[in-house]
Amino acid sequence: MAKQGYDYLFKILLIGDSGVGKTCILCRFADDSFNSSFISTIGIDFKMKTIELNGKKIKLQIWDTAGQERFFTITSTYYRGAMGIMLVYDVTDQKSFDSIGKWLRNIDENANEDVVKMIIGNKCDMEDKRGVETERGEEVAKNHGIPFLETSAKTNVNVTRAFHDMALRILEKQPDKKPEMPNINPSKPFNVHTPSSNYGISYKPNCC
Ligand SMILES: Nc1nc2c(ncn2[C@@H]2O[C@H](COP(=O)(O)OP(=O)(O)OP(=O)(O)O)[C@@H](O)[C@H]2O)c(=O)[nH]1
Ligand SMILES: [Mg+2]
Repeated sequence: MAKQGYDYLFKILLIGDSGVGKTCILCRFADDSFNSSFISTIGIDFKMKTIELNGKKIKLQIWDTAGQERFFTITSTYYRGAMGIMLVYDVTDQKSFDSIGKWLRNIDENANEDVVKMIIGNKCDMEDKRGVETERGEEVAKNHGIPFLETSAKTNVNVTRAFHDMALRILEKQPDKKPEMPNINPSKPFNVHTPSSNYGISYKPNCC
């Protein structure tokens, strides 16, 4: 093992409209906690978590950006250093889903060309308030060739899977490492839309 206690350091960025649950997703993943009160992020924040994948210790440095427009000048400067970007929308909030195009343009304009992207439909525990069907999320993601997942930070659905899948995709891009994709949790099934590529993979949430 490397001296610093991990084999890789991966930088991941969370983006998306204000209120979609980026901070809660990160808190669920890093601290296994959930806060039901909304404290909007000011600028940018980060948390670290080390995971083990394919026998490798991977330290994830996860940057949580403010979704509010007024912080975009600050948050946009973090895109360039990101190896992976999770674009989050809220399945109960059509407007946040409609913003996907805008966020993808932000990625194109500010991030590295080979950044690993993922689209996340959060709050899938709120089935009664759902405004965006799973199929619509899947379709948008498929059209852009980006993996898609529905999550719930509240009930802890697919949160770990999202970060592990992201880390595995980044790991796959490392020069001397070619892990088999995907093998996060073989007991859980997944659907592959495009047989020729790993992209277009869609994990169905367990609860929704
Ligand atoms: N029911 C439910 N509520 C959630 C979930 N995730 C977040 N929330 C709630 O949604 C609100 C906003 O969550 P945040 O994580 O602060 O949203 P954010 O995307 O970080 O917002 P900004 O920091 O302003 O960009 C809070 O009241 C959370 O409790 C979820 O999975 N399910
Ligand atoms: Mg936040």
